[in-house]
Amino acid sequence: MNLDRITTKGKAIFLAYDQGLEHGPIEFNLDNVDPSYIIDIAKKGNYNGIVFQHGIAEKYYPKKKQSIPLILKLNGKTKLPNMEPMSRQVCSVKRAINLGAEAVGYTLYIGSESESEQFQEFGKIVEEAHHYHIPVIAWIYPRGKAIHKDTTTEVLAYAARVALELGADIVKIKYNNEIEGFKWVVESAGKTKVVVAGGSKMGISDLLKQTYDIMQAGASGIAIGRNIWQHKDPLKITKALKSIIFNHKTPEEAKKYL
Ligand code: FBP
Repeated sequence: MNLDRITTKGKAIFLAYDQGLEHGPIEFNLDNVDPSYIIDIAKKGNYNGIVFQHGIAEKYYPKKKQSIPLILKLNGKTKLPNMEPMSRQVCSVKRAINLGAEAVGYTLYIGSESESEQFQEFGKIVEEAHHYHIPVIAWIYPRGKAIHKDTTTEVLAYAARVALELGADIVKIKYNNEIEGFKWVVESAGKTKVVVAGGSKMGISDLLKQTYDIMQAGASGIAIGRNIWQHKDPLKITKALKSIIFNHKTPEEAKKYL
């Protein structure tokens, strides 16, 4: 699968904005509640892709205005139900393509009671997306009552391997601050590229160090949301992160962009 449209020499920084569905507007303020604000960051920061659900893509990011590749999330859930995680497909591959998507995304909750249903749904998505030469990004989050700790090296490596086995071109997983262990996680993903999720807002030094460490471990980049658009100056933090991902800068060197 050719990933040139959504990577730069095999590396990438993606801007994620599906948190309105996953977490609710509690994540937002008066600026970042507006998808146009996020699109502006993605364009000015020259991201490798912007992640939306189909409703936002249709209303705010029409095909003719897309300069940054659209990555369309095909499933999603709210945090409201008090049950094992389950996230069903809410948009078809065809609708994603009609909306201009250049990649599609899907979250798999491995270890949950819905794992096998999700695997089946995901398999059909990979088959159809690859038929149209559209890359597939799997968000893989080990979750549910069988998962006691979701960020051990063993569990993350399993998540990475699941992505490879099930046909994902890129896997998005969490990082556990164990650089040696994470090398094994990346190995386990084989030819599937690994990008790391941002998580809730953290200190700048921690974010720069985490990004540096995952790149040292062989990851291909990050797919990040809140740590960018909740930041008071998203473009400065973008430049600093890009210098680490694409130009091999250290966290100290990257700080000059802040
Ligand atoms: P963040 O960088 O804001 O954490 O976004 C990454 C992401 O994977 C989003 O795409 C998604 O909405 C969210 O995290 C899922 O978060 P949770 O871990 O709460 O399910």
